Amino acid sequence: MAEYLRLPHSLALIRIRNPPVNAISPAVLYGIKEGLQKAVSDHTVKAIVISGADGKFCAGVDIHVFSTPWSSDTGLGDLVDEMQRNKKPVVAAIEGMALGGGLELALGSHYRIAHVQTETGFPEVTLGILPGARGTQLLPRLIGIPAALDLITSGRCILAGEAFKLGILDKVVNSDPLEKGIKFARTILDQPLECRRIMNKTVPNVPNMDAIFSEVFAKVRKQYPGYIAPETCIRAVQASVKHPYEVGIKEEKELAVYLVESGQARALQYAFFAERNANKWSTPSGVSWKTASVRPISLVGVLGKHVGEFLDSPHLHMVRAAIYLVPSGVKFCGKHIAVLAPLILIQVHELFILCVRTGDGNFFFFFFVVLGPELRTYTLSHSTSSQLIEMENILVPRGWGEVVSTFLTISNNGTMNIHVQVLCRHTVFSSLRDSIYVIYIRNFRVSDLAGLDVGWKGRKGQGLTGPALPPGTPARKRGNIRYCPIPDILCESGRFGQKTGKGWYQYDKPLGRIHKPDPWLSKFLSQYRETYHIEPRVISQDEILERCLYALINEAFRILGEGIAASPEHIDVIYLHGYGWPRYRGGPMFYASTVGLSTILEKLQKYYRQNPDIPQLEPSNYLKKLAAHGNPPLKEWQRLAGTPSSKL
Ligand code: 3H9
Repeated sequence: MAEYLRLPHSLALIRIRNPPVNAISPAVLYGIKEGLQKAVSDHTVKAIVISGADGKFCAGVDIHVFSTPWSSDTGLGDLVDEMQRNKKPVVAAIEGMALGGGLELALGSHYRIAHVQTETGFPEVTLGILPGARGTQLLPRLIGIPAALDLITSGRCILAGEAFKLGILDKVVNSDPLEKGIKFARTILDQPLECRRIMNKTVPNVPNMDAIFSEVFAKVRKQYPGYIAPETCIRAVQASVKHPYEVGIKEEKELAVYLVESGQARALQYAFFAERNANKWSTPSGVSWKTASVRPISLVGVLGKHVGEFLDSPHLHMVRAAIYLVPSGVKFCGKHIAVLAPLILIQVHELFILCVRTGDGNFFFFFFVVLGPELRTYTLSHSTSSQLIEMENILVPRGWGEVVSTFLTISNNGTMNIHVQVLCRHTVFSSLRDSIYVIYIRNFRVSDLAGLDVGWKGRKGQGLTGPALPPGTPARKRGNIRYCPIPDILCESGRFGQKTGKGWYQYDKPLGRIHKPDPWLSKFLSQYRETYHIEPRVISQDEILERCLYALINEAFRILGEGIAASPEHIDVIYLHGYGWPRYRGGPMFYASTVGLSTILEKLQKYYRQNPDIPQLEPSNYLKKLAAHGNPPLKEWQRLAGTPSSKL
């Protein structure tokens, strides 16, 4: 796990070896410690070089350990201090990456030499934790508070050049850093080390230190609403200013334990592995990224209501670039074109649909969304072939379209009444702004953007409304099922959404983008209640969340049970990337596992008893099967409930 090698010229080498990314497991930590002790006790060794095998220094602590008892004290911090205090110089020869605990190991070394392509950083915040092995105490001492706060709270990784400029690295090289590190180590054998121990430095003073912290607190609250890790990271960095090193590291540890044990850390780490799991997707017939092939494109068409205007817009160059990619022997599974997901974001500016026909006659529909200066591509649905398409870094099968459309239907259908009420109760909406519920509210904006008449036309086609509706059909029933006619009534009043300047919201002008709540809708709803003798009642936030979310979760279980989605992780990744589900809640399936399957089942049973005409509230068989096992861990679901015959 960490090899110890005696080198010529009074040197020793400790090489971390833990494929694929040399993450620090208990065995790796033990190996490094042992190597260090050997080097210290060998009086012929005058300097130590530490590196990683296979061109990767270290990607940090093995994330798996945060769900084990080792998580509360990995011992890495003590090792980092031991390295700093070591009487023999330690040189870190860095290649590939030095992330998280990997960077902490490097900071524990007295010198850092890295290859120019190396990435460094503290991505812990993205996993809901903090650099708790001295990172929050050492980095500010080395590069100052503003730069350290930026790196630690954003989790962004930087290339060696930038790290050198910031003062994290001592040298950046173009050739083998190990060779250079060894060469360098020979030149510093007898150099004094006191000034190389970061722990002995004081944090560089800057005027307005308090103002800097206040500003960063305000910034992260705005940028990452609901997340606890960014603020906690700031508190840990603050400790480096307030206290001497020995006290600061204690505070860092307390804050680290608080985060490691939080539900948010579990959710964010789950999301990390779920995304990688989704990448490995393959169908039972053996189709996977490895077997997917390029298809010739025979036709490209652009559909959309405002394509003309769109093509005149400043985004034209991006559109051309996107369209150009299609016919020119495009790699259909390439990242440039085939990104899937009906994005539901608030800041959508423009939208159009691109239709592509492949040589074998299949059609694919792509949804282009312009967000400020960015163009993103999503598919709304695609053909019935089992061709795979890539979504950002997730592979999704044909069934994905069904997953999406089912979820959209669910959120627009069975729980429509409750959504509309929430939409009108802006106080409730704002108090729920940071919660999962926000994804429902986004549906209203997206419906306005896409055009309410699109769904209206569809419902007319299905005979749910319009002239084909048999006379005498009750307004709020279709057969035995509750029907919400509000979207139809909106369309009958000419409210088609953004294009007409009115829909669920009112806009500054037809085709305008500035939306605000429309008092008309509140007035209309009170008339609607009067017409249909609906007794107004206060619906608690719990009921709103439970009815909406549990109906969605129920549907996700149905999809799993029917073999439409490959795994719970796939559903969660779709929600994280496609619907803006808060990452710190992991996704609907992960959320269900934290609430408890039997709780969800009981609540659904209760709401279904109260609303037997809303089929989305009827618990799915798959959920029932799993709930019968208590609350099994998500990883166990498919084994316990049996793998359904795949429809992928
Ligand atoms: C930490 O260090 C805490 C400390 O401050 C101390 C606290 C007390 N652990 O992404 P890829 C696996 S927290 C375990 O597909 P890439 C990954 O699951 C840690 N496994 O490749 C995958 O496995 P599989 C801070 C890890 O080339 C394989 O490696 N560090 C870890 O696109 C390949 O990964 C981070 O947050 C890990 N730390 O990207 C870094 N890292 O093949 C997280 C990766 O079975 N890692 N794996 O699916 C990354 O950002 C990217 O994985 C990396 C490589 C850039 C390294």
